[in-house]
Amino acid sequence: MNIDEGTIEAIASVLAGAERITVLTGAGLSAESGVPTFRDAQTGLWAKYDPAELATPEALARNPETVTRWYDWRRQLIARCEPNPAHAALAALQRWAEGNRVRVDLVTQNVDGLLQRAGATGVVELHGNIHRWRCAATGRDVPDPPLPFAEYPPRTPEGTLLRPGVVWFGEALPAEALAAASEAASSCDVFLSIGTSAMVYPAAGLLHVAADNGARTVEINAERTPATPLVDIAVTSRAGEVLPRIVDRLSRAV
Ligand code: BJW
Repeated sequence: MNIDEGTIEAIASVLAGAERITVLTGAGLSAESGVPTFRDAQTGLWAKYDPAELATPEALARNPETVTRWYDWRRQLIARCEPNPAHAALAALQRWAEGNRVRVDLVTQNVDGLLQRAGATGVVELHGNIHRWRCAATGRDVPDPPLPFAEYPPRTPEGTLLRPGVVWFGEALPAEALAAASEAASSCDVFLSIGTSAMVYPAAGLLHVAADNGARTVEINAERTPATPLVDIAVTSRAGEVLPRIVDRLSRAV
């Protein structure tokens, strides 16, 4: 959808008036890089699988070969993808903020590391990172997991199963990351929700925390979500089209 200059200006003006901005991102942020989102229809090799049914500890226990093949396939796909203009705009927002004594906290549900590859720093990863793998029994990280694995499921030299370093349904989020995200949500003046279906908790609850603490809220998403009726400004559009315009407007305003 073509977003008018007035909406871009309104968001830039909300950001320009903030001392602390918290950004929550989801899979839609990386969609324009070619990374499939979690809830859009899957295509190709994995079309017959439901991601929500592969992203559980029970699925690993039931079918370790399929689950680890899927994660390795995604890890290889992501390694071939590049950050897109939306990632670059958030890294630019951080640089703008540094020069203007504004604090920007970037909190992501994405496991792809693309925001960091675009130059963003201090990114809080709520759901882990697909490039890290660990022993499923001890939780110990595997240094430099080979890309791709030679066999499925991959195992440690001792024969125990490896799993991706991501957070599955029913698992606790990393305590430090969740605490940092909660603090950032409760203490910001502006909360941006970008490219997320706003359906997976506790991440989806951060917007409510921000709003309850008086923050202005903005959503940028390709479609309406459960958060849309709750936010102050909702933009239904692709992040890669809107975010660069907002950050460009902001940089010219100050
Ligand atoms: C674009 C675009 C473009 C496209 N531009 N936009 C409260 C209520 C109800 C349930 C719960 C609750 N609290 C907890 C639960 C249970 C559960 C949950 O939330 N279930 C819901 C589904 C109902 N939560 C959990 O289990 C969490 N754990 C937990 O709560 O533990 C408690 C505990 C405490 C102590 C001990 C033990 C346990 C864990 C959640 C983990 C989520 N993990 C996943 C998989 C990660 C690994 C992997 O990638 O495989 O994380 S699931 C998946 O969903 C992934 C994502 O990060 C996450 C969010 O999805 P996201 O990012 O929003 O993607 P999509 O695809 O849904 O949406 C993309 C959007 O982008 C769409 O709207 C598009 O339109 C849009 N878009 N292109 C802008 N270009």
